Amino acid sequence: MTHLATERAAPALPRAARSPHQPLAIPAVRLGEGGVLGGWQRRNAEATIGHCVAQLESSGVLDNFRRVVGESGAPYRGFVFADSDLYKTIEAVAWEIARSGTDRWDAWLDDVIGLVARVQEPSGYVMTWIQGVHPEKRFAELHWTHEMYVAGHLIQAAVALDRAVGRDDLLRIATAFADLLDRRFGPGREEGVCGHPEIETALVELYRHTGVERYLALAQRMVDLRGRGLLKVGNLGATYFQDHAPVRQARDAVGHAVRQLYLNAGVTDVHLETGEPALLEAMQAQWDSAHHRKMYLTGAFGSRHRDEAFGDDYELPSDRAYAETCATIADVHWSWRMLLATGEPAAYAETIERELHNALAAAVGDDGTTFFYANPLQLRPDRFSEENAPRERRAWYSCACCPPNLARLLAQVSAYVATSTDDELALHLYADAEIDVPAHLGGGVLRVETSYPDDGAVRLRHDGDRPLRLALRVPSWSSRTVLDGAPAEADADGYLRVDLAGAATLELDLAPRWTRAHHRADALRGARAIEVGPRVYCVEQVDLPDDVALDDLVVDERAPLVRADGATVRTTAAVRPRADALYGPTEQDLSAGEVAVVAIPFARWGNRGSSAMRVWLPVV
Ligand code: FUB
Ligand code: ZN
Repeated sequence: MTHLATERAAPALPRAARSPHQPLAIPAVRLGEGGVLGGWQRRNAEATIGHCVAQLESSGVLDNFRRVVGESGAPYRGFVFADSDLYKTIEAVAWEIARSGTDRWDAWLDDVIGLVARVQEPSGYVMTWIQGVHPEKRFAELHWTHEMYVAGHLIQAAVALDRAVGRDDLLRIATAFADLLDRRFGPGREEGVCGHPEIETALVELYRHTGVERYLALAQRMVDLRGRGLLKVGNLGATYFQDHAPVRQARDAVGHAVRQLYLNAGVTDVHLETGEPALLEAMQAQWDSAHHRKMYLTGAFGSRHRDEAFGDDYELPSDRAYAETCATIADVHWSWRMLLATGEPAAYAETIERELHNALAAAVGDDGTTFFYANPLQLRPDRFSEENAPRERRAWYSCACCPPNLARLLAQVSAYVATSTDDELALHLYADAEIDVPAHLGGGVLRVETSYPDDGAVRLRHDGDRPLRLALRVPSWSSRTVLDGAPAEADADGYLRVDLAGAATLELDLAPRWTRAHHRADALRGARAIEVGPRVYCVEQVDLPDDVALDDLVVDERAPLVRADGATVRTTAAVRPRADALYGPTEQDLSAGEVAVVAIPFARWGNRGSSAMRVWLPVV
């Protein structure tokens, strides 16, 4: 029997009516499977989620639960936080049920939720590494045990399942754990924060879903207590844990990238409910730091392998980029919350679009079952493979945080396409879709027909009793935007207003363009990237003649960029002779000739075997 989703089947549903933008439920935004986002979502449903489910068994995650209750004799496997792989996968399944109504996972859900229920102690505690391996560490080493991080993923999965189809068995488990955390760490009790943020955003969602104020108060307390030196930070240092300064004073995105970005999602969630201006002010400064000085062109974060960390401002090496998939996912969550919180959506929506079509699209292979953990913007021909930064995508990782995180994001991605305000429907992401128009805007269905970003034409149709007021995001890169054949300009907020009665066609400018980086970004100086619409391009060795090495190319930004078959772009480049000397005179020798270059979307790189790749191409 297929399931009927509830009207609240979406992540991040603010309870306070503070935001002018209201999210739409996942079932209200049906992505067309022939479109780019819809096709990816279908692959997620058909390949990625099932792959994650299988890996939970083979990687030992489920045995970790079974062994706690004597149902397995296997040793504990994986990192301390391996339980979160299960919870992220359940969350992916939940949103997938909301999207498609599938009953494919019902028996599996019965099985794994029953298992979690058996492992949960009467106190509400459930965390297999502590229960089964180090009981003496319970709440004793919060800087490293990830207990609240795991609880956060449990809570998010439980809220998703209940929002999706009104299934509350996991929610009962999650609230019992949240109640335990509240009894121990709630206001007026022991002071403690988790080394890895995540519980903050989860508790706000639990508050939103249940209406129980204690959960919001606990989230607020976790935010308030951070930066007070409560964590035993050891050699990693306080910035790694974002414990170096109180949240309201911490202006720069620093330390472990995923931790910082999850924290910021939670802080923004608290602001969305309480309205505290100081939190939003801090988040705006943080957002500028992360996005205007520390984000890779592909929408990735984390310049350093060491500590999986943000670098300094403009420290953006392509080849040694860490750029963890989870960091970009965390940023989608945060940027979406900033979109809701500020009511000024353009920059946030454009960032989410960049992240989806670049860093995240590249993080999963065409097969839907292989993944990158690190997402560098350059692969040297002789680059060694590292555990978390292999040359080619892997089916799984010993630290498997990224693959199920991608699965849950894709299952919920339709929630990020549009919002409604009091008087208009705002389109933030362009995707082939049918969107149920909320009743207060006249109801009916908005049909969006497009193969964007393969193509810039977006055909819109709405037949109703009255015109539908649409706010259509005009991306900053679209230098010539056309509506029904006539040039069109966005309002100051970056959105073009249309009163749609019948059909209209928006055409965004997908002319290929050269992009440069800020002059302080030393690693990118003297180089250019190719972009088309929201997509970043790259060149792979596999597309060059055998006698031309990718790293010997020199481009000239006066060379035309021509869109060719499919989504490729053609240009030309000079080729440097292969000099032996590591250092030498300053003149540039380009005598080795010229070569035709084919660039492909970064999203598609690495699908034809292991081949050198680069996004930034030298001009000198
Ligand atoms: O600590 C949990 C997860 O493992 C982090 O978010 C990732 O960066 C990886 O270290
Ligand atoms: Zn990860």
